Amino acid sequence: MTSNENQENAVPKSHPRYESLKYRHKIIEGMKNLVVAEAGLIAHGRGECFDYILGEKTTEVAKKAIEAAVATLLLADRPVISVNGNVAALNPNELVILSNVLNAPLEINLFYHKEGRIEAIKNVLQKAGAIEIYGIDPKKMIELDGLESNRRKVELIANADVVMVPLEDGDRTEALKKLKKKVIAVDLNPISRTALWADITIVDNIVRVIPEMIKITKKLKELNKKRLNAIVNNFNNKLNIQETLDLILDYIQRQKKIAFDIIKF
Ligand code: PTJ
Repeated sequence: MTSNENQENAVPKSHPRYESLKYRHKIIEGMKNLVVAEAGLIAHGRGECFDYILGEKTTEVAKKAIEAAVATLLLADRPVISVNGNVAALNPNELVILSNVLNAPLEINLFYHKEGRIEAIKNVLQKAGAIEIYGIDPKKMIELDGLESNRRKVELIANADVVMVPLEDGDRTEALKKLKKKVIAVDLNPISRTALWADITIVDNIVRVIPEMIKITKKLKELNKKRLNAIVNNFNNKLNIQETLDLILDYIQRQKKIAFDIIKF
């Protein structure tokens, strides 16, 4: 039994926060196996906080962004899904399925370099069924202009027209935009630099986004290019982020009332 199973077993399924704790333990286990960077734990905690004030569900606003993202990826000539430690630890199986249904290769791209991390993530993805994984062989990598962090080292991303960047830091999104690539971000923080720079920002938890994207891909694959283009053209990222912020404000207002009704001070 792995220590992750031990920790998961410590949380009864009836626990009101079972789902959230389950993913927390996946991140902890990922860190022990080198998949997740130490800072990945903190990033996850920040994500949890935003998820909490979004009601921990995929909102209708996020669904619109997911539909536009899938249509964009289906229309792309050279799409790539960028994979970091947190994403690999949270839902590797669904990630591989998404890559297959979209025909969008997976490329490992890490912010925090540490000996053995790429290998650990490669193993997780292979175990999940991935056949081809990019971003592994240093000889095949080139460096992106305008970026100093470790994320500058890319393989297929260098020539991609659309790049999906789940749980990203702002610098690379900005660099990718300057290189005229379309960027699809998944970020629970609707006002992060990544969220604001991306062409399409899905403000939702990656653990819910990927299964939803798989479902929507199967549906949108039936559409012709004209209809896919119409979905993309009807999407307005700025408006979508504004609507998300409104949802957060509404949620907090409602919770404020509920909290004060329950607890009589
Ligand atoms: O594996 P590496 O080395 O590439 O490093 C990955 C992390 C995530 C540690 C690195 O990219 C990082 O430090 O990211 P940031 O700058 O903390 O940004 C991560 C963003 O992802 C934050 O805005 C979080 O709110 C958001 N986030 C965290 N967990 C989730 C999330 N968004 C969607 N789903 C989540 N589960």
